[in-house]
Amino acid sequence: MAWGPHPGGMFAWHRWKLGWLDPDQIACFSGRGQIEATIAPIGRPGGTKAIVFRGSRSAYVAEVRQPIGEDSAICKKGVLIYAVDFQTPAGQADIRLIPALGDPTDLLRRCGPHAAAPHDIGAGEVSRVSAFGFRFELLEALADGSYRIRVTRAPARSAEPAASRTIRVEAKEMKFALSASSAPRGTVVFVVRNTGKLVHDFKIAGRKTPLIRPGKTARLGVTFTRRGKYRYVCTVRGHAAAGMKGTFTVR
Ligand SMILES: [Cu+2]
Repeated sequence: MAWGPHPGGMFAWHRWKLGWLDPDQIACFSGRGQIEATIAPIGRPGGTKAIVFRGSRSAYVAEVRQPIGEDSAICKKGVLIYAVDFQTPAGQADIRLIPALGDPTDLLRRCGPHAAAPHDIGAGEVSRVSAFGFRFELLEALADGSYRIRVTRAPARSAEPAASRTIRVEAKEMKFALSASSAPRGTVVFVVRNTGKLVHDFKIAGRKTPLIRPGKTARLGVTFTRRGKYRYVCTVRGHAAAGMKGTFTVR
């Protein structure tokens, strides 16, 4: 993927490699398990700047962007989640960002490719993003612009890079249409687009999207470790009973 100009500063990974960040500003882990850290905005001096998992071919990073310092012109704050590919030929982009927004055309046009990427939460919210065989959890957005983040490596079976499958979901009154009704075990990213006139959401396996306004899209990453049939519903009152429900099979 090519990156055009964008208003934000360099990635934490590159700053670290250039020696602009001290080793103790990176919360590093490898092997299995998980790490939890409070990550400060990269645009402000001091503090821990990124969680980094180092694999043999790739690294996986979470860092925080706020509209301060070099990032003062960014269009959207939040947590960037990305992979760094060590084998990318020189001159090509080695960063793969996990976008937070499903349909960012307008933001992209105004603000460049960073704009769609930051994952964010409001007060009291928690967000979970499954990517690259990891679970990235945004546990808390702090008043000073930092985020408390937990990163968990999935069990060895889904070692890097985890295969993920995208299922497109169309939500409208009063039914869902899925691009596929089954998937193998592993991570499934449901890209849910509301083509109706009312607000809808999509819930499966205990996880759900936020409420999606008409014309908007939300992504929901779910890691299925067991085969079986999983019921999905719209949780807006009355919608499931009116037909917004179905069964998704993990094989
Ligand atoms: Cu609905």
